[in-house]
Amino acid sequence: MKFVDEAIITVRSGRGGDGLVSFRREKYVPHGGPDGGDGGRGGDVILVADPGLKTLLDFHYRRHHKAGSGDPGGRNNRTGKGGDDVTLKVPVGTVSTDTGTGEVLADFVEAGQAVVMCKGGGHGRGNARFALPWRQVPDFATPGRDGRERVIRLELKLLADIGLVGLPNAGKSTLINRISAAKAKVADYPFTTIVPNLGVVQAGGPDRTFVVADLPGLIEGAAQGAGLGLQFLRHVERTRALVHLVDASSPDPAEALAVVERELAGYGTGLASKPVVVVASKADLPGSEAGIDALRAAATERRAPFLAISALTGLGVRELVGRMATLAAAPAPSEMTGPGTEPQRRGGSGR
Ligand SMILES: Nc1nc2c(ncn2[C@@H]2O[C@H](COP(=O)(O)OP(=O)(O)OP(=O)(O)O)[C@@H](O)[C@H]2O)c(=O)[nH]1
Ligand SMILES: [Mg+2]
Repeated sequence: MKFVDEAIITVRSGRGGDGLVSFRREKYVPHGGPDGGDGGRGGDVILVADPGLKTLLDFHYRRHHKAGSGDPGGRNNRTGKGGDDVTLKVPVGTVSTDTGTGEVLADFVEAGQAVVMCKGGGHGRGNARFALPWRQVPDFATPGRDGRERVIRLELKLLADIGLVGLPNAGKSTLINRISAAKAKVADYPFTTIVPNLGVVQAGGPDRTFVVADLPGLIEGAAQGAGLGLQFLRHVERTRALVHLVDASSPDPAEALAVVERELAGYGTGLASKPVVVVASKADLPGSEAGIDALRAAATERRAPFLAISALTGLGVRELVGRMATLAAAPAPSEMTGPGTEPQRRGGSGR
């Protein structure tokens, strides 16, 4: 399935129904009492987080969503039928922003969370409402109010605990395939991975289960948009920690490490200050010893934990998974800043 992680859609809530002007018709009574009912409320447009959904693909095919209008009020004080709400399902991890104001409207962090994007227009009031002792023949009602329209941006941020970063070809996809059931494409050319892959890793026991994201390789200039990395860097914003893979058999592993670090720092949003494990990959290859030593030294300099692994032979992988599990169990950045986790939230994300 194609991975779509951004969509822009137009949503419009329904108009409220008009209030009715009407009088009871009774024999011999020229003007019975006023009996015009209220209009029905306009329908809302609501987004709800559905755990079964993985992409925003549907929103690329349907970009306009309109809720129903309320019916006008009826005779006999009957209230018009309310307009139908439109409920749109989004994957967990979707953030919705008003493109006009930039306001974050909703941040879907848990399944079932529902947030109104556009509230339906208010209903008009029927003339029966306006009867007063000194105004027994109200010959007016109020109209329903228009719904509102919003152009909203939906962005899907993968909710992974650990992000795999590194230059293209570092062996990220090979690693995720080894430690999870992910089936990421692996090849000996750069940019094999063009969309993020998610893998669930079971490190023993349900509380030791975590999600890893394998991302497209980062290259110099990624934070400014070079390569494919930038559009996916947002996916690592919420990870608890990064595993930084460097091909130990490559010509200058320490520089490779530094290049990617600069891109993470350049992207901002705290990526560079996340806990990181420096990993020398492809440690099975002959001639990787010098690279392993250089990376170990670079990790020590940064006071970062270091491991040499081979995703091919499995060397060091079990230990790496153990470390990932421990890091994944640490509070997520979003949990530390305490975004609302209560469902039915409207308004800012709290980030
Ligand atoms: N010898 C050896 N080769 C490896 C190892 N891990 C990955 N490779 C090889 O390195 C190449 C790149 O591996 P990928 O897993 O596709 O690398 P990647 O980091 O996902 O690359 P991009 O998706 O392009 O960023 C492939 O040919 C792999 O077979 C390893 O531990 N040992
Ligand atoms: Mg890859």
